[in-house]
Amino acid sequence: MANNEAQLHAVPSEEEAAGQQRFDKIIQEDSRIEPRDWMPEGYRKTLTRQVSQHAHSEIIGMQPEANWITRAPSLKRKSILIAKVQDEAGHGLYLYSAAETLGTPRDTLNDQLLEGKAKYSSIFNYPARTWADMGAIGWLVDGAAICNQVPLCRTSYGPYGRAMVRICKEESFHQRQGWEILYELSHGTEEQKQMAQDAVNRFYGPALQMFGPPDADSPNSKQSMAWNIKRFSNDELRQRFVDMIVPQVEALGLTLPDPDLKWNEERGHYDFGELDWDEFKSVIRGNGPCNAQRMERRIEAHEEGAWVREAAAVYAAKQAQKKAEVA
Ligand code: BYC
Repeated sequence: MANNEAQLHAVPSEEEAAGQQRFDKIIQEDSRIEPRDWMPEGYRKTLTRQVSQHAHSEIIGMQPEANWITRAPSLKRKSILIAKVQDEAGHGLYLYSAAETLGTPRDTLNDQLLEGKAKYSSIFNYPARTWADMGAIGWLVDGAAICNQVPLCRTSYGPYGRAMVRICKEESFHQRQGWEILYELSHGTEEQKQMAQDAVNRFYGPALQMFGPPDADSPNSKQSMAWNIKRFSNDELRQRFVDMIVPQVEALGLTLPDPDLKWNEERGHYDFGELDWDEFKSVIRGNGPCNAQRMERRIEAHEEGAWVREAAAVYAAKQAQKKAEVA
């Protein structure tokens, strides 16, 4: 019998069987799995993939907005934007820490990103062309992020869920600042209103794609929902988001670029048009407008940061040596 076939038919050890039983019970009771608990390899792998991709997205997601820090229209706007971009770095750090508790070191996760082996959210491969894009990113991108991430506060893996609580609080502030930028512009001159509308037109479709492929094409959803990692499907969350932003866009005095968008009395939801899934696939394959630029910049930043990592490692070694001497 071939080696992997033998493994496939291997009888689980007593310890494994007990671990599986305990794991199933925790999931069934809708309670939490913690790092030292036994967990199936598939659960560990799925979470490592999702949490690390989420962390990468936060870090790459700093780029489109950082691009506008030096061009923010006032000192106040500049300081708010700096704080927001800094928050995204923080989110990346909480998430890498949560991912590490699953057993893969952060350096390995980072290498996977730098070598182009790990995904990050499709949305960050679009350019931020005008100041209004800061508004559209805050309102639509952070808005979609909150919609997707609030249920993740109740995800079954403890460290991920706890990280999400703080992240969601900060994302709410981000969404408000985006809304406020768009509100100011849409109530300004005709040119400013046009700029806001143009930003919403460009970010609407990609923001809806952040929720992932349609349920029928989502290979991971079913198992992730059975494990209580995901609480709702991609389409359920996308619908929730559309229902939320339609009244908001009306309050902004702007429109959403979808001629098929209309209230469906029977469903109690808004119907909306088909998204461009070919474009989505092309972007996640690496062919979006900014994929190459985002990766180049990330690699450059990582290389430029080498001296900081070296200095931190030397400092940590010295501290450890001092402690050992005292002991
Ligand atoms: N972009 O089976 P599916 C932020 C991939 S950060 C790229 O449905 P799953 C922010 C998916 O990975 C926003 N790839 O997967 C930061 C899978 O490929 P692999 C990031 C995508 O995991 C800074 C394949 O397609 N948020 O908010 O069940 C500034 C099939 O998909 C995308 C998170 O990461 C995409 N949009 O569901 C402002 C949230 N969608 O890995 C804001 C946490 C799907 O099998 N993650 N793919 O090769 C999740 O909730 C889930 O992972 C997803 C996808 C809903 C995204």
